[in-house]
Amino acid sequence: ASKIREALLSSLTAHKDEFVSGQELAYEASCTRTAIWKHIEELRRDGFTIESRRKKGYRLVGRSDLVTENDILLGLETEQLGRNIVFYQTLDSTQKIAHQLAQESAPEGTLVIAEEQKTGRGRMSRQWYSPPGTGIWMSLLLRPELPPQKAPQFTLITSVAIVQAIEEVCGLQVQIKWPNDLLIDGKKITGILTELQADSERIYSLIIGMGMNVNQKQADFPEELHEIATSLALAKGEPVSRAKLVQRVLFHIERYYKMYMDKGFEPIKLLWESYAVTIGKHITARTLHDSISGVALGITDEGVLLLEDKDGVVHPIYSADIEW
Ligand code: BT5
Repeated sequence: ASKIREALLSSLTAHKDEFVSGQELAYEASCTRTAIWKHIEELRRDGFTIESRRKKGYRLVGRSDLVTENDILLGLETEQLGRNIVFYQTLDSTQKIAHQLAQESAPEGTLVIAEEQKTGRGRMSRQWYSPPGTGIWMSLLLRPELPPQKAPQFTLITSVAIVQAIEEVCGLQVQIKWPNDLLIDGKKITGILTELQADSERIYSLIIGMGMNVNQKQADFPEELHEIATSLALAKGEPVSRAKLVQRVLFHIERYYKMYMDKGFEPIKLLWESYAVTIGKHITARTLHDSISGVALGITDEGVLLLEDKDGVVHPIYSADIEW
């Protein structure tokens, strides 16, 4: 069946912008016209725009920007990350499925990605708004042989990788706001959620959730996000290919993951600090029970933020929301 699909796609592409009759398509794909009709329907469901006219046949107009397994695999330059892709049209949360797959011994590099999340989540069970067709909602499974204290570093590795992917694909400059936000012009473009399955000694699975706003228009955001969120398309002024972006994000995560395992955290820390907006600024860190103000000195090798208050006392901040 996939032979027919391939033949059909190559005929339609060869006759780009022209109509081709069903009969000719059937001849070129060596199948019946009924089979052609069935495959056309299937291609349409997969996002191809195919016009049909009586007596003239079919014409391939274009293809929408999708993030199915095939879209991501074609052009993916990684060795391991994203080589096993689990795609959903819609689901509750890619994190939840990735956690399940991790327990079912899915291989390192498994990627769960969805067009839409019904209950995407952020930190501390906040909601992550994930409408269909406009963003990248995905979770990546890694299995680093490391103690659990190292897990927060992976949020920083991922941040640096995404900053570079966005710069490369869109030519846009992104800033990092500790611990897990990426901003353009002060508005949130991406949120990262790193979770783990571990005991006190070692990590079994690390699940890196990434939510990237890509092709939303201003009106696509709910009221409460208007001031705080933006999309790559809004910043760039034109649509961005989500599949391409996924490919480059995976490529750079793989690169930095290797660098980290070989050389440790230092090189990544330096890069991270060069992209971070909060370092050197006077900020307020709100934790669950507390609020501390001071100057952000930098991060430790563990990815912990160091904040110096007005009395010169340096506070390690493990998790918080930052304001300045
Ligand atoms: C985060 O949490 O920023 C982590 C978001 C991770 C989402 C990904 S999507 C794939 C995977 N599957 C999941 O279920 N989750 C991960 P946090 O720092 O707690 O920020 C959450 C806050 O960001 C919310 O309270 C809103 O204010 C805001 N927000 C919600 N949706 C947003 C969006 N689409 N764009 C920008 N900001 C948003």
